[in-house]
Amino acid sequence: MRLTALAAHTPEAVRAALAAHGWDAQPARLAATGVQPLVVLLEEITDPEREALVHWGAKAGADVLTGEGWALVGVAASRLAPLGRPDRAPSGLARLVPELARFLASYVEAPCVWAIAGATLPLAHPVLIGIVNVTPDSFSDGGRFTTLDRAVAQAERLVADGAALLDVGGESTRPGAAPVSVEEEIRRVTPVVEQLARRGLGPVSVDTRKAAVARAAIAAGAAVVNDVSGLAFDPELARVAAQAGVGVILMHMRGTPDTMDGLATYRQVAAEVAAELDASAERAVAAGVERERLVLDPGFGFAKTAAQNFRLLDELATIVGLGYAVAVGPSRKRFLGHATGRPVEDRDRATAVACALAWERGARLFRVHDVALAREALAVACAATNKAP
Ligand code: PMM
Repeated sequence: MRLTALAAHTPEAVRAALAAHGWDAQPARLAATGVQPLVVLLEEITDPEREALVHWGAKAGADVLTGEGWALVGVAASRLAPLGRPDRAPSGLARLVPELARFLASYVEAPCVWAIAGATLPLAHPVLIGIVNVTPDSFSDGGRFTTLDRAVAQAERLVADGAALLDVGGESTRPGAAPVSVEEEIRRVTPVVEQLARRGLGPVSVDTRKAAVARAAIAAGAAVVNDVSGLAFDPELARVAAQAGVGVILMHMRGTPDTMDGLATYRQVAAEVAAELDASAERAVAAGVERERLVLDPGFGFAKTAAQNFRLLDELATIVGLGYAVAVGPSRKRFLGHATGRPVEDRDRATAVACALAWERGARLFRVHDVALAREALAVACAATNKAP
């Protein structure tokens, strides 16, 4: 007898083992997805629901750990699947059906494109978002690209290096940064957006929390709005985005850049960030934004300590499990310096590694300053996770 412990972090090893033993491609893929172990945490559940879960778990061979108002279920995907079907789930677990069905659908088939204004970006390979900051006080590029010509030159380089989207921002979000008026932000951002779009360097995204800035940038040619407040700062932003049919990146943070550091209090960072991002996504959908236009971003460095940022990076699959495409922006951030001891101007290698780890956990879009370096790291990460055709 020979025993081989198969890699269990993706279905790929099981699929390959079945294929090697003569299974056809399609059944091997389905079976491999089905035996994959899943763990879901259920909260805000009633006592009868807990009892129904324990009862179901005993029959289904699932591990069910439970306490007052919560349960944690660990089981193979194929055994969990019936709980996501109204005709198969026990009647006492009816409330679980829609949530679980949504999660299982995205687990089986993650979003493979992102719809933005006038284009659709494929997500099978990493999408690099190049940062074009037009703030005089941005923490990492120190205001070197404040004039239009410099911003355009920077954008040209980012595109040559492989950026598929250019993110133009006119308001620094570092703690203590001087507030920028709507008029000033529009004055900084729109000429750059217009030039980039006109020169065909786009698609272009506008990094703003303000509806009026988004509206001006969209009129100038922006195809995406990137809101670091996840629609908490200006609710009108969602309606502007919905009307224009642009892509929307919703980033997680708490409070404002001035108050966020005091709000980095989590009992379970990934679960709480996921719940808060899901609420942002629902706000967008309620305002008329189509789900396929949404991308979620855990907001590295925003209202998180270094340890929380790393935990969130490791548990990124929790955010991916919400069923939307996921973007990350670790570029040059303080938590990377925490691990490497490197100053802000020497964090591009650490950024590239963080991007590769995030890809492996399901992120598909990467907002970075050094596109060439991140692209190279992501090419390796992507090749290593490439599935057989
Ligand atoms: N980080 C910054 C600004 N905008 N947008 C998204 N979606 N994700 C981020 O992580 C993010 C962002 C702050 O970094 P910068 O000042 O270097 O641009």
